[in-house]
Amino acid sequence: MTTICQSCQEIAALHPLEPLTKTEISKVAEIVRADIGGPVGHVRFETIELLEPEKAEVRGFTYGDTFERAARVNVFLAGVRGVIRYKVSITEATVLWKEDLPDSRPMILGEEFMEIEACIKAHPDFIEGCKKRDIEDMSLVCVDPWSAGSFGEPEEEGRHVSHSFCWVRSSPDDNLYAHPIEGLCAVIDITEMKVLRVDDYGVVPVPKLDSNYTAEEQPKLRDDLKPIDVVQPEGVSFAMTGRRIDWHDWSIVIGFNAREGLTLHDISYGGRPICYRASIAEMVVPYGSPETQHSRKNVFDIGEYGLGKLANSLTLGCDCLGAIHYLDCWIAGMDGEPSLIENGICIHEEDFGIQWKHWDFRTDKTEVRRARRLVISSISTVGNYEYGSYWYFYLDGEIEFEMKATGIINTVGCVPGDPEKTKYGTEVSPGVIGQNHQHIFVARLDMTIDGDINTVTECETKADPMGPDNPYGNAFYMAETPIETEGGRKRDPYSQRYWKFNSGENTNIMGKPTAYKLEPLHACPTFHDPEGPSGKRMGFIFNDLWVTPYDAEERYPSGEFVNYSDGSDGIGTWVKQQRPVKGTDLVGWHVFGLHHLTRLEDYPVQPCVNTGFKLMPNGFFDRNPTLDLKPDMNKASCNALAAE
Ligand SMILES: [Cu+2]
Repeated sequence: MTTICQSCQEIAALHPLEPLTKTEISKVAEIVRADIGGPVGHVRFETIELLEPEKAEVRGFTYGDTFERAARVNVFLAGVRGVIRYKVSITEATVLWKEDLPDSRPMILGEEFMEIEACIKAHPDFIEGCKKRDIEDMSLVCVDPWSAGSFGEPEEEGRHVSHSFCWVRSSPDDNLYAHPIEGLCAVIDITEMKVLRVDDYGVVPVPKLDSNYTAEEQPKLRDDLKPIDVVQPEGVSFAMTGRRIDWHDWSIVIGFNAREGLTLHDISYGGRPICYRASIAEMVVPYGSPETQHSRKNVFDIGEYGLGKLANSLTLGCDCLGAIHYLDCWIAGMDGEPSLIENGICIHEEDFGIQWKHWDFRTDKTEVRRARRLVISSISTVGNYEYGSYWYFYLDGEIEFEMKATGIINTVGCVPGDPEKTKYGTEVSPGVIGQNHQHIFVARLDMTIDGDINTVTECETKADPMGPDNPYGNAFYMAETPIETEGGRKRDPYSQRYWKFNSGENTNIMGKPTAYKLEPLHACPTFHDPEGPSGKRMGFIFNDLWVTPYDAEERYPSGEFVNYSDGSDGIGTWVKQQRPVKGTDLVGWHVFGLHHLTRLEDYPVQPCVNTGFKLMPNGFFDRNPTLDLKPDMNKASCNALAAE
């Protein structure tokens, strides 16, 4: 099987919600550069992305129509703090709107990572700190830039700051994270690319034991696993029209941007709308150690770095197995030039066990159907960690999102066995700690169950008191309450609480609103204080579901600009307006995540751990929608060990 590099033959967008093309990104950069002027390299691009058209325009669109294209752009100027936001018409080659935000800070860009590292490694105080730890060869030292949060340090006020953590390799290909250089933290002003100070909290011996995960470094590789091939002899069951995929009864437009990565649009089943736009709009990783510089660790990997910017080019037969269709992704580099992530999005089908089965024991007749799912995925590497985003669509109308977290845990050094240090983490190897932390994600779900007008209801199971109406104490029932006003709700596992997105326009065979339900199975209680400097900036994590009325400018739950934010922008502020959400075009924000108390098995590279959520049809269909599946018998299946 061969893959086709679609970038070689760039095609104009066929649907108004498709991401910007290579040519469009170049054009946008040109318009903004011309507007600002100045020497080459003066304008630096944080992001260039599609300015999504109004919903009405998308609804009125049919394939073959021409449409306006426009972009949102965030730029900053070399040596100048602040961000300038733009909206640009690509069709008209004009600036539609711009806003100067001197107090906002851009994301930390990939192009800046190595510059920050080089700047810190050249600083005499940092070199001195390394010497104190018996590190002489600075070429083996690695420095990861971490967003600094907002901690009111006078020296950092008003700047664009990164702090840092460092490690040292024992040889050029060694796993650096096995050797944390503990207690040494440089704080850098990114705008000036100048080290502000080097904090040295005291020498902890650098752990010497190598812990490598590459195949070459393993003493022996096992050979007892026979190949598994996924074969679709008649080809795949999906078809692409530009970036729209049609599979089974599903139709989905696949988007992508530098910040959120994968986005899905106009999701429908059998022509019935379910979700206008779905994405993972933010994520934050709060750490739990109060010690030294570790107390600042609270990174927003989407808002401060961008999962799209850090997306991988995926490899056939390794990242993706079977009959794979890839989509290329274009994003803007810091210089505004289009940058290609070849094979950034993977699409394939998977067998998923049985869909349903019944044996009528009286007639001895059995009916069984196979399930399968469509998988749309991408993987991003944020420093030491990998995040795999997997959207699944099932034959019976279910939608599932799964985040797979893998890669290398953030490691910290300690004197082996130090009880003070190991209180806030697990010593995963002598002198190496994986600190307690969480990975909290927010799915922005612009639901459109059979139309834009929806209502969210909270569904709880309650028990009747034992008494004349419940003589045996067995009675329980579901109570459903509409959410009238925007705000946040928490899960309650003891009442089996879940939420339902109900249509305002359509009813099912029983006369009830057609609906999808969201169960908060991976909601993740947090342990940060909401009044702490990190807690204030991630206010969204203190509820498991937020409901707001649709507003195209309310995109990210911690605000547009998260780096160095103080928490005043975002969902906690929006909901103070107390806008009504019952029977309106609304957005659900589901907060879920991983509570990560690191294990020895997470080291030196972590097997995938998973979190996510499901959206299940709940009265959306009048009955099981998969009765029309054929009772096929898979002809490639065989009896294992038949010859023995
Ligand atoms: Cu983790």
